[in-house]
Amino acid sequence: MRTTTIRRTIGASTAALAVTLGMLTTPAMAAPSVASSDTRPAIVALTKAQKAELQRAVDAQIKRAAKKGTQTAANEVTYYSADGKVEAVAVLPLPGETIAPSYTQTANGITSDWHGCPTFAYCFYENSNWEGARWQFWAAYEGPPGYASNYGFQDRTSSWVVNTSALYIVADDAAPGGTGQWLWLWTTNPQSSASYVGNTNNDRMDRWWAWVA
Ligand SMILES: [Ca+2]
Repeated sequence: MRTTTIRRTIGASTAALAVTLGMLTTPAMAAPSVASSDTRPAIVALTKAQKAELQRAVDAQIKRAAKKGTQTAANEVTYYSADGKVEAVAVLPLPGETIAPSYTQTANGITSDWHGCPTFAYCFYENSNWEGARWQFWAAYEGPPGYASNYGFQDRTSSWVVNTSALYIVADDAAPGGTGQWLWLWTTNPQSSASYVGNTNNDRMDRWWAWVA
């Protein structure tokens, strides 16, 4: 019976400790999650399992990106520049959907978009035909390029949209083998799009420049 006594003693101590810790660490009221505050009908209509699936996709996007992302909607992760401006937004498709919804935030009152890519933005898409996750950018990268790994989409781009008349984009791939060499993939005109980057270029883009036309 000695063993039982010890177990009982340990059990009692653990329970007491848990209560103490609970009193110390449990906040009076938990803040609602970003996802549960997203009241768009398409989000509210998701099943519990679909909501969990979507949150896993958001968490994976945040984990993949080298830069710190902030979940700003049930299916969006925003990346802010040092001065607090929106630098990029990853918009994920909802479970059961192939195309990611429109961006929740509209800039300057403009609501129109092109394949979900907001006016004045340019976008890279996970899949061909502008399907799958969409990574939205607004800024020029004329000196240092943008790196897809910072935003969690290295070697994923399959289609794109440049929904601005102001920017040209050049896409590059890091040569395999860590040689430090870069391979040109494609150059886009302003206000243009591609439903597929082609078999040779698919899932290869690592960095890009965007310069003012
Ligand atoms: Ca892809």
